[in-house]
Amino acid sequence: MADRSALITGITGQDGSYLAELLLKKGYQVTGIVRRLSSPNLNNLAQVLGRVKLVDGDLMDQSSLSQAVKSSGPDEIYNLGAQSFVGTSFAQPVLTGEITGLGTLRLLAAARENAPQAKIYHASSSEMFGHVGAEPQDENTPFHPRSPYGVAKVYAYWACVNYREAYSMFVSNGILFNHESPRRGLEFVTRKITDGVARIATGKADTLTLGNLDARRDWGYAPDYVDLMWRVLQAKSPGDYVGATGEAHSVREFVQAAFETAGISDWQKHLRTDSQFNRPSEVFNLRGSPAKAKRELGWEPTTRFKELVKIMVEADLKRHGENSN
Ligand code: NDP
Ligand code: GDR
Repeated sequence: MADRSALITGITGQDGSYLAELLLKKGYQVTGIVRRLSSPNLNNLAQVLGRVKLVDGDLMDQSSLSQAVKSSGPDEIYNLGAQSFVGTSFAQPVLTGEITGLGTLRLLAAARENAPQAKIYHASSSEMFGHVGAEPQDENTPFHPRSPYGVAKVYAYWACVNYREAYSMFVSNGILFNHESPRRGLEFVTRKITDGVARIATGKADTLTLGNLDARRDWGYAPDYVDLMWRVLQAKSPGDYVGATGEAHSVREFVQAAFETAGISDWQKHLRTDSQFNRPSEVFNLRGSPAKAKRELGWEPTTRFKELVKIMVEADLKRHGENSN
């Protein structure tokens, strides 16, 4: 019998699946909320299916969240569910606000009613910093979001702080910078690059087409960041923590490193740009300071830029080497 139980929204995503694996290893009983789709999307959960309990629910639907909290009786709740793609948030701003912003408030309300003692982790984002004047960004840097996604995350962040202050609930924000892995969705730039490079290396494509190559991000490795999420809820008191590597690289540098890892030196001839991938308002440069997480939680990222690129390119090369499409 597990001595602790956790409820995860967004369990089918990149982070949710790594977090489920980590919590199972630690002996938790894990429940995940899964929304109804016309065809199931459980690929990321291959290693844990049968060991996690999946319940129906949607961040758009209050009663399903209440039911999921009530039936799982969680000690810890991890709110990772979101419309998480910044590009789509410009095309579907209201939906993004509903899921990513109000969805968080719905979950907080469900927890307050059904499990007020549960500790809650919320997935806040470096996109809240957006148009920054100071570098590196830390827990005291002001927010200036630059997309409907960033705006929704700022709303959710403050909803979490408000539940902490108003109802003395244990609610913490992890303000995480970009973190990537072979499980990253194919539309995000790192995975688009490593998948594209692997296609070129295996003769399935000739070009890779991107938007702004000069954007800079602080890219880390997702398994490191789910360890931080867990640590945030083991702290004595609730609080807000930045998770980052402290190092930033441009999209162009990521492209070059990915091609070189695949052994392609004349990479510039395969690269194209197209303004359709530019955003109406861009976040040009993000670099975080993980000093507070290191000091208070003993957290440090283990995987740096070059190693991350290598892990992702090798996984995509293997996949494309084995599959014909
Ligand atoms: P993913 O996009 O991989 O996963 C998002 C998850 O949310 C999926 O499980 C998805 O389910 C679920 N979801 C979407 N809409 C709903 C809904 N209406 N109701 C319930 N669940 C829903 O994101 P990541 O794993 O990369 O990120 C996890 C969280 O962390 C997100 O909140 C993201 O915004 C945030 N974040 C991510 C960072 C990163 O670099 N990865 C950095 C900072 C913050 P389905 O499979 O059905 O689509
Ligand atoms: P981001 O990630 O917006 O930082 O949000 P994404 O990988 O989509 O973009 C990073 C940067 O790359 C530039 N870029 C492109 N991006 C995409 N997707 N496709 C392209 O072709 C392309 N070309 C250049 C973008 O303009 C941008 O500057 C991610 C998500 O996981 C959020 O949920 C999370 O909160 C933040 O990271 C931290």
